[in-house]
Amino acid sequence: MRLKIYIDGKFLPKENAKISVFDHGLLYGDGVFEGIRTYDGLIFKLKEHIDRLYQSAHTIMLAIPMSKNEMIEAIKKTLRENKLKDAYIRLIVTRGVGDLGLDPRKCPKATIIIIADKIKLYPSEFYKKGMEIVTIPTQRTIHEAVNPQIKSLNYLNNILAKVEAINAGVEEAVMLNFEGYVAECTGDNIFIVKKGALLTPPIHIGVLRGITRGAVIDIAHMKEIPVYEEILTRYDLFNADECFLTGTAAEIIPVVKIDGRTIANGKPGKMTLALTSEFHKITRSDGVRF
Ligand code: PXG
Repeated sequence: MRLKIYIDGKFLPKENAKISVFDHGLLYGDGVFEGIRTYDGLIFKLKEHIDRLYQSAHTIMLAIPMSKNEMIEAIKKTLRENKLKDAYIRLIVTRGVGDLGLDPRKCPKATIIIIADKIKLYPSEFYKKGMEIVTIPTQRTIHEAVNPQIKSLNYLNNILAKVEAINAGVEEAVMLNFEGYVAECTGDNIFIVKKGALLTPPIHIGVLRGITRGAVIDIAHMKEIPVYEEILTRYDLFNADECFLTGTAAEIIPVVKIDGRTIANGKPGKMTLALTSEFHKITRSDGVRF
């Protein structure tokens, strides 16, 4: 079936879904986005994603010309138009069409794009056997630059990190912050397990407050697993009992090797697998119907 893309209230076939070369989303990466998943007809954590989108937009002083409820309706309509039940939704709001200059005041109206497509996942091998990752030289941006909470269209820093991972022969990279503490991966948060507790870097170290990260922390609380948001170094990663990444696209993915060091016995850990099976249950029972 041909995909229909939502652009500013209209549905366009994929081939005709185009925006202006004067859109500041293209010219400057001036805009914000969200990646959302649906599972068997349920949109997972929709409110959280919408709230984060509007907070990203508010921070860069981009007025979204649509209420949150109207945005939710537009997303549901896009899913129905495309007859998708298990989908990946990419929600994009750009500064809109302006001129060849940075000045956002030259862009009178934001562009709203909603793409709902099938999801492209990591190879299933990674989920079964775990993946290998590396730390790389590109640092996570500091709060005073592009704050890591802003899911902006300017992902070049993360793309550099991804390129460095690919150059090292792996699929994902861990970025450290400016002090050398573990931050997060290019599109995923990172967790380790140590002595029965779950550890993940605190938000203030400079990581996106991932929605999957939050869901995993909620599951751990439910299962009475202690969770600590703690500063971690590469040493902590190397000597973890388990390690995994979380993100909307990846869900929960086990990590078994970091910078050449095998994590524990080199197999996905028990707690990782237990959290994953609970996560799968929640994604298929908790959500907004469309
Ligand atoms: N860190 C960063 C830097 C991210 O971009 C996450 C962590 C995980 O957050 P969530 O809220 O998804 O648990 C992200 C999320 C994509 C894509 O298509 C990227 C993300 C999410 C979905 C799709 O590249 N980034």
